[in-house]
Parts: sequence; structure tokens; C-alpha cells
Amino acid sequence: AWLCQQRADCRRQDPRVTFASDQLSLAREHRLVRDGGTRQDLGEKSNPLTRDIDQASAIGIVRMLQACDGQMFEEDTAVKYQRLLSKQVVQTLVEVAKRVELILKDPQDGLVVLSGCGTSGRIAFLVASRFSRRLKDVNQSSVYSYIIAGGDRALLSSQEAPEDDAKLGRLMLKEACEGKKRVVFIGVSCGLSAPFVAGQLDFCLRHPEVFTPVLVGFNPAHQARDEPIEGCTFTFRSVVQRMLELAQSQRAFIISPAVGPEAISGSSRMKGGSATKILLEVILSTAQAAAFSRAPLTETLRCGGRVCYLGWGTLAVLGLIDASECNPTFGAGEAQVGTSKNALHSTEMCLFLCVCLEDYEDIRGFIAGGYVELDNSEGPLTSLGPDFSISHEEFFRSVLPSLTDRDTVLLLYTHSDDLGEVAALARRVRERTSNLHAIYHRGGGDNAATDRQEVIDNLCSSALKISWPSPQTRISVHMQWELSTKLLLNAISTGGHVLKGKVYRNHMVDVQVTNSKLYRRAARLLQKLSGHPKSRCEEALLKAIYQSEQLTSAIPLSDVRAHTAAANHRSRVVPLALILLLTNCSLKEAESRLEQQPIIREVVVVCLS
Ligand code: S6P
Repeated sequence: AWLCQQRADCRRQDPRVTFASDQLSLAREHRLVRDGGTRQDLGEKSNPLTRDIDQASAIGIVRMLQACDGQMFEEDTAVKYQRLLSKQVVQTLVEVAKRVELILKDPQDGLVVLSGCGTSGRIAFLVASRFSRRLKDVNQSSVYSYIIAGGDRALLSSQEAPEDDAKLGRLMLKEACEGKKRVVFIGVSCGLSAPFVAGQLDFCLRHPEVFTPVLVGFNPAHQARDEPIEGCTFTFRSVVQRMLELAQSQRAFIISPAVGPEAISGSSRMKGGSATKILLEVILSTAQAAAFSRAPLTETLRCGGRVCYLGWGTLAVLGLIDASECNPTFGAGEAQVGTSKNALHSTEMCLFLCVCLEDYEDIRGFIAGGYVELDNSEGPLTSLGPDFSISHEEFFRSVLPSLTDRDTVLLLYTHSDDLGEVAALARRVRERTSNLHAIYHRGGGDNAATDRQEVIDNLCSSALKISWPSPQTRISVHMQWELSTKLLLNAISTGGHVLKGKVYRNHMVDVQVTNSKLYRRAARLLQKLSGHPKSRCEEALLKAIYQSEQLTSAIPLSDVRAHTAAANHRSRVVPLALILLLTNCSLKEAESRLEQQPIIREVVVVCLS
């Protein structure tokens, strides 16, 4: 009923949004995926709810994202896939929580490892560090550890290549578990596709005396990726098949409910990331409750500006995570915005305001306390470059002096943070830009406005205050603050890039092609948009990657690893390839077309027409 209401609202607000047969077409798409024989990741599908997102207004974008997020919690669809709330999913969560509980009760020689690539690894980090801190608070030994493909630098920047490296995954897991006798390993790969995670699961399956492997993802098991993995005899799908056999005797676990296609196809940082966060938190909080509280286990971007998230605690970590995602998802580039003093709430406001997104400068996150507060295993990473400077002091030093009205600053905090510090920071930012906004959580019955809060409100152009009822536990209110903040930040950065013209229909046209998943996605997208056969699309993609009008025989079609390494140094390869395919022009002409019209969507629309 809620979803129907959302759709009705959307239609009323923006007649271009049509939802008449959403469920039917969603079901049809799912059925195609199931019956089609060839694998297609559900998250990579085009979501009928957002098919027209590229033409929607800011409010339209927010509503579509809201409807899309709502799909995560749908109980029944016409298609018989497991959902987040399906009985079987909940039962498996309980079983996994019991394994974690055993380690918590007898922590010596035991470990719980959360691992993944990109967003999946960042969420693993967020959850592992928060629950470790919680154990420390109650004087218990820490049992949680995280692994992210590419190491800690991948927490703050995109590192796609290690995602393809199964051997690296295995080595990092081996190192993390040195000397441990019982390990619950939770590997996250939303698309059931990352070789890095497959390598780790394979390692666990080879050492059943130590490891209990758990796979978290959002694809049906039979849709796991079946592509050969370099240097390995297994594929992701064959690993899943081995796990399915062991799952019958509860020696391995697979949790992979469908959450509906992503709002921007393939952008698994959105629903995939949110659902990962929910699942990992359910497992760890249930286990902790059982172990220590004796609770029984039951079931705009168009005129040259930047966006800065300035936050405190884990809300700031979510800002860092959101900022780190945008490069691979949308590619780098420039755009403009208009400013507006509309009395919209912060998300919509920020969508109106945003940025000229240029590399890491586009959207950046900063955290009070810097690396000490981030508490990552490799410690300060500032030596890796300017995009690894994350403290508020760094913001004052390197960003504030050049801040202008075109830039947008968003404060992320809760009533338990130091409001005096927030107000002081707001004052300094306000001297440079009027585009200051806030997302602020109040909770636990303490909802009275304070003088300091009033000062902050007056300094901000818009403030979204979210009041929460008295929490059941301190940890549950933190999870609610975090999830709602994640949804808002995802809406701001995704909506911003949509308004900037980085998206055609609901596809990221300027996706970077820096690992095998992204390479395959790019090739599929070119096929879909151009209608040309696969071989011709790959040929155009390679011409764009290697900047070559004529492909030599030294560039074989099949060596994806070499192609992704070469693409690392190139920008806009997919738009270039698309122009080649649609207009049959030379590479040089395609490049000059892109130079004249840097808004990717406009180029695509013109070429298609
Ligand atoms: C997607 C995000 C990527 C993914 C990463 C892992 O929006 O930018 O970094 O998180 O590719 O994907 P998966 O399917 O293994 O969780």
C-alpha cells in the first residue's frame, strides 16, 4: 500500500513518471533473467521504476529513489525469489548469528571476518569497526576484522582492479586469520561475482576445520557469475554450488535475497550497500545480544562546484563512503548547477545546488578526529595523496580557503555530538559559502531544541532534522541514524550526477572500465544502446581504450585484464565507443564531439536521434 501511495504521489508530481505496469514488467524482467540461460545480475538490470530518471526533476529523482529503496522490503512479488524478510533468509541469519555467538563467548583463537570489494568492503569495515568498538565499551575482546580488496586506500577511493584478483583475496584472508582455529568468514558480493571474494570462499571451503563460510549477496545462487577466473580452476558459480551442497548440513551459508534492480543499473552501492548493512548488523547485533544480554536467538551539478560532507562519528564514515563511490560509478567530469533558496528539505536542496564534479574534488567527505576516529587497520593514509586527507583540520587547510557559493557543504551530526564544535565549524564555513546544509538526528526522547542548535539552524540554508523515538537500545538507534543518512547521501550524490547528465535512462553512460565486471557491463550497455552485436561493441570499446582507429592483432579481444589495465589511464571510453557505434565516425571525430558537448547524456540523445 505504501508503495502504491508512493507511485500515486510520483505520478501526481511528475506526469512523465509512469508506473502503470511496474510489478508486471519487473516480474517479466526477473523471469527473463531466470529463463534466459545467460547470466544476468539482477542489480545490473534496468529498473522500470527509474527508466525516466534522466528526465526527472530533483523532487522526481528523490521520489523514484524512495520507491526503489522501498523494493528492498517488499515481501512478495510475482516472482518466487527469496526476499529480505523471507522465512528462509531470516532462519539463515539466525544460524549464522549462532556461529558468531560461539566465537563471542569463546574469543580466544576465534575470529569473525567481514570482507568484500568496493561498497561491500566499505560496509564490512563500517560494521566491523562499530561492533568492535561496542565490544571494547563492554570490556570484551575484539573478534571482528574486515578485509577490503585493495586495502585501506579502497575505503576512500575506488580500487577496482584488486576485485578481479582471487589470489589476493585468498592471501589477505590467510594473513588476517593467521593462528586462528575457528573463523566465521562472511564474504559479500552483491552480484555474486567478485573473484576476490570467490578466492576467499574457495580457501574457506578447502579448510573446513577452521572456516565457516558465509556468502552475502543479492542474486539468486544460480545467477552467480560463471566466467573463468585467472589462475583458478573455479568460477564464482562453482564455488556457490559447492557451498550449496554444504549448506544442507549447515557447514556453509548463503544469504542472497532479491532487493529489486538498482535505481541506476549496476549501482550496487545503493540498495546492495544498504541491504548489506542491514544483514550484517542483524547478524552481529543478534549474536552480541545473545552472547552478552542472554537474549534468546529468534528469528546539479552544472557550474563548477564541489560537495563536502563534514561529519562526526559513523555518520561521517558514511559521508566518506558515499564520496569514495562516485568515481567508478559515474566517471569523472564537469558540470554546473543553479542555486536555489527554495524551502525544500536538504536532499532536494543539495540536488539543486551541487557541483562541477572533477575527480576526487567533486564529492569529498571529512570526519572529526580524522584517522583516529576512522580507526582503520592501516592507520593514517595521508601520504597516498590529497584525496586521503580526511580530517576537519584538513578541510580548513585545503578546502575552506577556496570555498565559494558554488560549493555545497553538508553537516552530518547527531544530538550526542559536540554542538558547540558543530556551530563553530558552521560559522567558519558560512563566511565562505551560503550553501551550508545540515542533516541532524535527535533521539532517545531528547528532542528539545538547544540554543546551539538554533545557532546552527540560523547559519544553514536548510536543515533536515530527524527526530527518533526512544530507542530500544543505543546500538539500534545508531543503525537507524546511519541507514537513513546513507539513503540521503546516496540520493544526493546519485541525483546530482543524474542532473549533471551522467545518466542516460537509468544507465551510467560514463562508467569506468577498470575491472572485468565493469568491462562486461560496458560491453553490454553498448550492445543495448547501439543494437550492434557483441563483437562489434567490444571492438569499439577497445578502440576507445587503446586510442586506436585500427585495432592491431596485438590487442586480442579476450584479454580483459590487459584491457582494464589500459582503461585505467583513459577517461570517457564508453561514451567514445558509443559515438563510434552510433555514428560510424572516426575516433578523432568522436573525441571532438565529446569536447563540444561534455554533457554525456546530451551527446547520447543527439546520436540516438
Ligand atoms: C557499485 C560500487 C562497486 C561495488 C564493487 C563490488 O556501485 O561502485 O565498488 O561495490 O564492484 O561489487 P559486488 O557485486 O562484488 O558487491
